[in-house]
Amino acid sequence: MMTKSESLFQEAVKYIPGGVNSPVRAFGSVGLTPRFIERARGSHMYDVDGREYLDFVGSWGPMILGHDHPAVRESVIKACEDGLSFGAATEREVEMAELICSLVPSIDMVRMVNSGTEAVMSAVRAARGYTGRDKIVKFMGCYHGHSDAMLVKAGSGVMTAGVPDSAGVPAGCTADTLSAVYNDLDSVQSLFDLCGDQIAAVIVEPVGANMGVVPPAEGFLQGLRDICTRYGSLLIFDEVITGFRLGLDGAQGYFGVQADLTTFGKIIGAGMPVGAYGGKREIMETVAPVGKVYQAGTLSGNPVAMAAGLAQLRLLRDDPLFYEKLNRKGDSFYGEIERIAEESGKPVRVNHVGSLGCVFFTEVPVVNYATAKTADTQKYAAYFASMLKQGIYLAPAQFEAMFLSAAHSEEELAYALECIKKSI
Ligand code: KE4
Repeated sequence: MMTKSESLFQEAVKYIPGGVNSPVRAFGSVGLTPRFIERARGSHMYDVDGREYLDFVGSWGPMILGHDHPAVRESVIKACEDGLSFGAATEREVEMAELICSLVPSIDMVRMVNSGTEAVMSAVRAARGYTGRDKIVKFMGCYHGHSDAMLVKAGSGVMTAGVPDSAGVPAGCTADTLSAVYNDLDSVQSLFDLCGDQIAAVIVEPVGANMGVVPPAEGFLQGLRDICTRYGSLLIFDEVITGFRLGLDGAQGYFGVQADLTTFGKIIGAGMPVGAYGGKREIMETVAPVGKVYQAGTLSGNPVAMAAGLAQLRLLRDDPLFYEKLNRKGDSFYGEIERIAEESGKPVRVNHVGSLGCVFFTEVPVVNYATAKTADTQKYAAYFASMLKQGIYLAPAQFEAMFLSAAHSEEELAYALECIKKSI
């Protein structure tokens, strides 16, 4: 007898490529049928077969307060009663822009878009428009969404798919994208030695979270800041994951390094489709309709999405202990996993920053793309399957992150640790 997820997946693959609307959801690298989720609340998700899961994906980051937070839900319902979209300016967009600018010191102005991909694509265009230069430096293993120029040695699903560069991307689109090694400032300097006066920007995930989780080495981010300043290039922090995850001023506040442009997604939409990019006034004023960098979007700043994001961001802003508690929860949880791994004697490495973490099946310390790639994806698949059987829902791929939320209780985390003990 097929489960409902199995029969739905059988249908889905007829009409949707791979049966999913985003590749990593297909469970391809763990070799299982994806679970079709019916609803979620707090730290739990429930699939169409009535199975309950303790969720460590949190929709890939947005659910920092847990799923279906009442204040977020109420704000969405109320916004819906006034209409879903007007294609016109609204008050909530002003409130959202003011809020982000008030919380992130490096941001004077911000533009809302509809995804992290769109935020990065637009920020890169603004950097090129502002500097008059074409080249962009990114890091192998960092994923910045699927715009053509960024699909070079990307992370996330591209890594799992074993396709370092995507099909369908003309060579011309990536000719100006240079790849450096994460945590290796010499690899960046050598690119600047070659063509520093042509480099518009360096874009980086201030915490690598798409090759699994890879923290920035001491001095790495500051080193990027110094190189960009020296050559008149812009430093773009892709904070689609770290933004409002590590703190109200994201990785910039957490590590004390300011970017020239910052991209956001996920948490600022609380689960609704929202992205944003922002930075210094003189850069953002190159963007249409003020400047000549064109960027637009039918649903950008959508009132319902803004209502969801505003509700979540205000809750994060108004709890002075929120991040201290969440980051401490992460230190304790991932620290326990590290202890379990060490006691097991198995070749397992654990990286984490705050509530973001990753269990790598390798004995090699994971500090960049090459060392992340030493992880045994088959062992991860077996670990994933064992955890799923015990009702723990992890990222269905080795090169992703675990996300803790305020909704994960101590008891739930203790149970997850017991499951990990049996599964690694
Ligand atoms: P979206 O276009 O998926 O909203 O954002 C792209 C993006 C940009 N920058 C960073 C640092 C990101 O992590 C992402 C997207 N993250 C993945 C998770 N690895 C989304 C999950 C998926 O692709 O389904």
